[in-house]
Amino acid sequence: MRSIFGVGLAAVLALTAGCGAGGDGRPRELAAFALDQLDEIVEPADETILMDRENSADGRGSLRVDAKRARIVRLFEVPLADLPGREIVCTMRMKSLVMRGPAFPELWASGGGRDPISVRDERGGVAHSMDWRDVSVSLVLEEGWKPDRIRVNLVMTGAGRVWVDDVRLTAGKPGAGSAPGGS
Ligand SMILES: [Ca+2]
Repeated sequence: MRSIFGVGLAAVLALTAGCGAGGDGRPRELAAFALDQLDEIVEPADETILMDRENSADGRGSLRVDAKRARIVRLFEVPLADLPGREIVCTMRMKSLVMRGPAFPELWASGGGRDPISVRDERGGVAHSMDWRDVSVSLVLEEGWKPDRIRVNLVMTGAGRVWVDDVRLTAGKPGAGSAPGGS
Protein backbone atom coordinates (compact mmCIF):
# COMPACT_ATOMS: atom_id res chain seq x y z
CA MET A 1 0.00 0.00 0.00
CA ARG A 2 2.07 2.89 -1.24
CA SER A 3 0.90 6.44 -0.83
CA ILE A 4 0.86 8.75 -3.85
CA PHE A 5 4.01 10.30 -2.41
CA GLY A 6 5.63 6.88 -2.34
CA VAL A 7 4.67 6.30 -5.95
CA GLY A 8 6.08 9.68 -6.96
CA LEU A 9 9.31 9.05 -5.13
CA ALA A 10 9.61 5.60 -6.70
CA ALA A 11 9.13 7.17 -10.15
CA VAL A 12 11.87 9.72 -9.47
CA LEU A 13 14.23 7.03 -8.21
CA ALA A 14 13.53 4.85 -11.24
CA LEU A 15 14.19 7.82 -13.50
CA THR A 16 17.50 8.56 -11.75
CA ALA A 17 18.54 4.92 -11.87
CA GLY A 18 17.67 4.78 -15.56
CA CYS A 19 19.98 7.65 -16.49
CA GLY A 20 22.98 5.38 -16.88
CA ALA A 21 21.10 2.93 -19.06
CA GLY A 22 21.60 5.16 -22.11
CA GLY A 23 18.20 4.76 -23.74
CA ASP A 24 17.93 1.00 -23.81
CA GLY A 25 14.25 1.41 -24.65
CA ARG A 26 12.91 -0.28 -21.55
CA PRO A 27 9.53 1.22 -20.64
CA ARG A 28 9.87 3.90 -17.99
CA GLU A 29 7.09 5.28 -15.84
CA LEU A 30 6.56 8.98 -16.55
CA ALA A 31 3.84 9.61 -14.00
CA ALA A 32 1.38 7.84 -11.74
CA PHE A 33 -1.86 9.22 -10.35
CA ALA A 34 -3.54 7.34 -7.51
CA LEU A 35 -6.64 9.53 -7.81
CA ASP A 36 -7.10 9.67 -4.06
CA GLN A 37 -7.33 13.50 -4.18
CA LEU A 38 -9.29 15.71 -6.56
CA ASP A 39 -6.46 18.22 -6.94
CA GLU A 40 -4.55 15.67 -9.02
CA ILE A 41 -6.68 16.49 -12.07
CA VAL A 42 -6.63 19.55 -14.34
CA GLU A 43 -10.39 20.02 -14.74
CA PRO A 44 -11.93 22.06 -11.93
CA ALA A 45 -14.15 19.98 -9.68
CA ASP A 46 -17.88 20.64 -9.55
CA GLU A 47 -20.98 18.66 -8.64
CA THR A 48 -20.35 16.35 -11.63
CA ILE A 49 -16.64 15.72 -10.91
CA LEU A 50 -15.90 14.39 -7.45
CA MET A 51 -14.02 11.93 -5.27
CA ASP A 52 -15.88 8.70 -4.57
CA ARG A 53 -14.56 7.08 -1.41
CA GLU A 54 -17.03 4.19 -1.61
CA ASN A 55 -16.06 3.02 -5.11
CA SER A 56 -12.44 2.62 -6.07
CA ALA A 57 -10.02 0.13 -7.59
CA ASP A 58 -7.36 0.79 -4.94
CA GLY A 59 -9.59 1.10 -1.87
CA ARG A 60 -8.66 4.75 -1.28
CA GLY A 61 -11.08 6.60 -3.52
CA SER A 62 -11.49 7.26 -7.22
CA LEU A 63 -12.57 10.00 -9.58
CA ARG A 64 -16.29 9.94 -10.43
CA VAL A 65 -17.64 11.88 -13.39
CA ASP A 66 -21.32 12.30 -14.25
CA ALA A 67 -22.47 13.37 -17.71
CA LYS A 68 -25.86 14.51 -18.95
CA ARG A 69 -24.54 14.54 -22.50
CA ALA A 70 -21.25 13.89 -24.30
CA ARG A 71 -18.32 15.65 -22.64
CA ILE A 72 -14.54 15.64 -22.43
CA VAL A 73 -12.84 16.03 -19.04
CA ARG A 74 -9.19 17.14 -18.84
CA LEU A 75 -7.46 14.80 -16.42
CA PHE A 76 -3.68 15.28 -16.49
CA GLU A 77 -0.87 17.18 -18.19
CA VAL A 78 2.62 15.74 -17.86
CA PRO A 79 5.83 17.38 -19.16
CA LEU A 80 7.95 15.19 -21.42
CA ALA A 81 11.75 15.06 -21.59
CA ASP A 82 14.36 12.46 -22.57
CA LEU A 83 11.93 9.69 -23.42
CA PRO A 84 13.41 6.17 -23.62
CA GLY A 85 11.32 5.49 -26.74
CA ARG A 86 8.63 6.86 -29.04
CA GLU A 87 5.66 5.01 -27.61
CA ILE A 88 3.68 6.53 -24.75
CA VAL A 89 1.19 4.28 -23.02
CA CYS A 90 -1.54 5.35 -20.62
CA THR A 91 -3.19 2.71 -18.43
CA MET A 92 -6.02 3.22 -16.01
CA ARG A 93 -8.83 1.42 -14.21
CA MET A 94 -12.35 2.34 -15.30
CA LYS A 95 -15.88 1.49 -14.24
CA SER A 96 -19.22 2.66 -15.63
CA LEU A 97 -22.89 2.93 -14.75
CA VAL A 98 -25.58 3.19 -17.44
CA MET A 99 -23.29 4.88 -19.94
CA ARG A 100 -25.13 5.62 -23.17
CA GLY A 101 -22.20 5.13 -25.50
CA PRO A 102 -18.59 4.31 -24.68
CA ALA A 103 -16.22 6.23 -22.42
CA PHE A 104 -12.47 5.99 -22.92
CA PRO A 105 -9.17 7.86 -22.43
CA GLU A 106 -7.65 10.14 -25.05
CA LEU A 107 -3.98 11.16 -25.30
CA TRP A 108 -2.70 14.42 -26.77
CA ALA A 109 0.97 15.09 -27.47
CA SER A 110 1.91 18.70 -28.18
CA GLY A 111 4.82 21.13 -28.46
CA GLY A 112 8.16 20.63 -30.12
CA GLY A 113 7.29 22.73 -33.18
CA ARG A 114 4.67 20.42 -34.68
CA ASP A 115 0.90 20.24 -34.66
CA PRO A 116 -0.52 18.31 -31.70
CA ILE A 117 -1.69 14.77 -32.32
CA SER A 118 -4.22 12.72 -30.40
CA VAL A 119 -5.20 9.10 -30.13
CA ARG A 120 -8.18 7.31 -28.63
CA ASP A 121 -9.41 3.75 -28.53
CA GLU A 122 -13.17 4.04 -28.72
CA ARG A 123 -13.75 0.31 -28.27
CA GLY A 124 -11.23 -0.16 -25.47
CA GLY A 125 -12.99 1.72 -22.70
CA VAL A 126 -16.22 1.10 -20.81
CA ALA A 127 -19.88 1.31 -21.81
CA HIS A 128 -23.27 0.55 -20.28
CA SER A 129 -22.61 -0.74 -16.73
CA MET A 130 -19.22 -2.40 -16.26
CA ASP A 131 -17.22 -3.28 -13.16
CA TRP A 132 -13.59 -2.17 -12.77
CA ARG A 133 -11.49 -3.10 -15.76
CA ASP A 134 -8.02 -2.29 -17.11
CA VAL A 135 -8.04 0.20 -19.96
CA SER A 136 -5.09 1.43 -21.99
CA VAL A 137 -4.33 3.64 -24.96
CA SER A 138 -0.96 4.20 -26.63
CA LEU A 139 0.49 6.82 -28.93
CA VAL A 140 3.60 6.43 -31.12
CA LEU A 141 5.48 9.67 -31.80
CA GLU A 142 6.92 10.41 -35.22
CA GLU A 143 10.65 9.84 -35.54
CA GLY A 144 12.58 12.91 -34.44
CA TRP A 145 9.67 14.70 -32.80
CA LYS A 146 10.10 15.78 -29.21
CA PRO A 147 6.77 17.07 -27.89
CA ASP A 148 7.08 18.80 -24.55
CA ARG A 149 3.90 17.58 -22.90
CA ILE A 150 1.24 14.91 -22.94
CA ARG A 151 -2.34 15.37 -21.87
CA VAL A 152 -4.78 12.69 -20.77
CA ASN A 153 -8.50 13.32 -21.26
CA LEU A 154 -11.56 11.31 -20.34
CA VAL A 155 -14.02 11.14 -23.24
CA MET A 156 -17.66 10.34 -22.50
CA THR A 157 -19.73 9.96 -25.67
CA GLY A 158 -23.10 10.21 -23.98
CA ALA A 159 -24.92 10.48 -20.66
CA GLY A 160 -23.90 8.26 -17.76
CA ARG A 161 -21.44 7.84 -14.91
CA VAL A 162 -17.78 6.80 -15.06
CA TRP A 163 -15.16 6.12 -12.39
CA VAL A 164 -11.42 6.37 -13.06
CA ASP A 165 -8.61 5.18 -10.79
CA ASP A 166 -4.87 4.33 -10.78
CA VAL A 167 -3.68 6.14 -13.93
CA ARG A 168 -0.13 5.53 -15.17
CA LEU A 169 1.88 6.92 -18.06
CA THR A 170 4.90 5.02 -19.38
CA ALA A 171 7.22 5.53 -22.33
CA GLY A 172 9.32 3.00 -24.21
CA LYS A 173 10.21 1.66 -27.62
CA PRO A 174 7.19 0.80 -29.79
CA GLY A 175 6.27 -2.81 -29.14
CA ALA A 176 8.73 -3.11 -26.25
CA GLY A 177 6.06 -4.46 -23.99
CA SER A 178 4.75 -1.23 -22.54
CA ALA A 179 1.48 -1.69 -24.38
CA PRO A 180 -0.77 -4.66 -23.66
CA GLY A 181 -0.99 -6.80 -26.78
CA GLY A 182 2.33 -5.49 -28.14
CA SER A 183 4.76 -8.15 -29.29
CA1 LIG B 1 -7.47 5.89 -5.92
